[in-house]
Amino acid sequence: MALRLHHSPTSPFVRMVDVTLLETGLSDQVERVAATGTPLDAGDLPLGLNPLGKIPTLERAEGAALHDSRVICRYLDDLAGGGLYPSKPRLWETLTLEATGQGVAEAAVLMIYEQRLRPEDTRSAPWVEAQWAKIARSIDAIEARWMSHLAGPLDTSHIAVGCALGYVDFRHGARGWRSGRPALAAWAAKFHARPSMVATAPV
Ligand SMILES: N[C@@H](CCC(=O)N[C@@H](CS)C(=O)NCC(=O)O)C(=O)O
Repeated sequence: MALRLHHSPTSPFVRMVDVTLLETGLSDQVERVAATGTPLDAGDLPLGLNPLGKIPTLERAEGAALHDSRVICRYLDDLAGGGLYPSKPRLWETLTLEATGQGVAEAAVLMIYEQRLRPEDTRSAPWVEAQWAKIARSIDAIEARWMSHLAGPLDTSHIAVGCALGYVDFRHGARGWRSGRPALAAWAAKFHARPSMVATAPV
């Protein structure tokens, strides 16, 4: 197969790519290669293909392997003519909201790394709370400013926000992010029921 996706079923960034593959009809054209590891132990992360040693990384028959998830999603959409990137000026809003979803996922992953990878006596609770504050501010901003965008046609920002919230549920469910954010909670309930989201839910 010409496309090989270095993949882990629990990564929110891999999920953004998987949902894009399903939404654009390309899912069957990609071979998935299991890759697990952490910043402390690269395991089978694809260091030779992506110097950052992160997944998702997409190998192609020709040309450099692609990373990160934003580049891969845009490449796949281009390949499929998927229409997940609207024209300007809406594009700038789409990319900013996508970046917000990505940032939420990044902060949520960093909280897990701090809790799981550091020896207990060097863990910083204030640092974990500072990451949570980024998530809380971002989802407050989405609730206040971005619901009309999320009510519009599916684009890559919906996928980024949906997968980021799915990861917050998966790893930080006890934080109760829905409280005080009824519009985003209602949007997430609907978005998470899409077949592409159901098929890629982390377990
Ligand atoms: N900005 C990257 C983030 C990817 C990322 O952080 N992936 C994690 C898994 S969720 C990873 O590969 N971690 C290994 C490491 O940081 O060494 C993207 O959007 O693809």
